Amino acid sequence: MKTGLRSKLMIFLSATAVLIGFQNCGNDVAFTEKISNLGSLGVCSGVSCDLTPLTATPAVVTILMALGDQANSQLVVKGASAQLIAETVVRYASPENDPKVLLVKDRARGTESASDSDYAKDVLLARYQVTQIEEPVGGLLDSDVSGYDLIWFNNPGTPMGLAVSRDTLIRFRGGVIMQGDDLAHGSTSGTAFSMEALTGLRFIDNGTDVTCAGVKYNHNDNNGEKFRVSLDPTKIPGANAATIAFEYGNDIDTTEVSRPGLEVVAYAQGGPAACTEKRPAIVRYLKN
Ligand SMILES: [Ca+2]
Ligand SMILES: [Ca+2]
Ligand SMILES: [Ca+2]
Repeated sequence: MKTGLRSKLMIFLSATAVLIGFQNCGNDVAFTEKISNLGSLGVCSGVSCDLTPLTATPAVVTILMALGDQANSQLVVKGASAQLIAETVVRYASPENDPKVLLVKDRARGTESASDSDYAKDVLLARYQVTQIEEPVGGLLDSDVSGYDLIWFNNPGTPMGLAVSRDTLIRFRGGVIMQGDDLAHGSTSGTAFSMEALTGLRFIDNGTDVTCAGVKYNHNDNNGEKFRVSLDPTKIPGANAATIAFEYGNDIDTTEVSRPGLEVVAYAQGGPAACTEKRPAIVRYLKN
């Protein structure tokens, strides 16, 4: 089977599995096998049975990973973890019940984890009303985002392309979710720009290398080491043994918290298990 076809089949199976799960909350045993794409979990124990908002005011969440990262046509991030993350960050970013979501595909997104955008829309956000658009040529304008409660900006594997879009997201009054493993920095092909005012993170580097006890370990394109990502169960409701930890085989920007009030809800550790250096993987802050 061709890789592209296999990827589509895999995503379809994941979507089917998720839908089966959603339709059967409270009756998980019989469906455990069918949701194998989501890892070994009870149907309602790995995803949010409850989608009520977790915030009274809009927030900005940055996920420094492609949740649909793939190696050998398999998801790298456990499906159940990705699902829990996606639904939790929506609940954290928008105070609206059933928010109207605009998923924007960064025009500069390149080819890394190319199916990530559709995976986010069709699988991870399947329980929400989502409109997906390609970023306009000149960047997002206020008129593009008006009428929505939440903007999910997706660029799986390259830096944000246009500062115009960044500025619109800073001005936007609703919730914002930034998702992609280079979104702590802006454009390496054009004029570089800072993402700090939007993400609350100070960018250090692209995050392929982790140095531990004087040895450098490479993490990139699922050809090297894998990051070990841990969700903070005190900040992500429903995080359990099936979802709390997973691997990520691509680069995760090296950053540090710069904005007061920025919360780290997941960390990533690279290199061998003994390495203790950790970097933010998912962060959030409430808008003023
Ligand atoms: Ca990348
Ligand atoms: Ca990469
Ligand atoms: Ca990166």
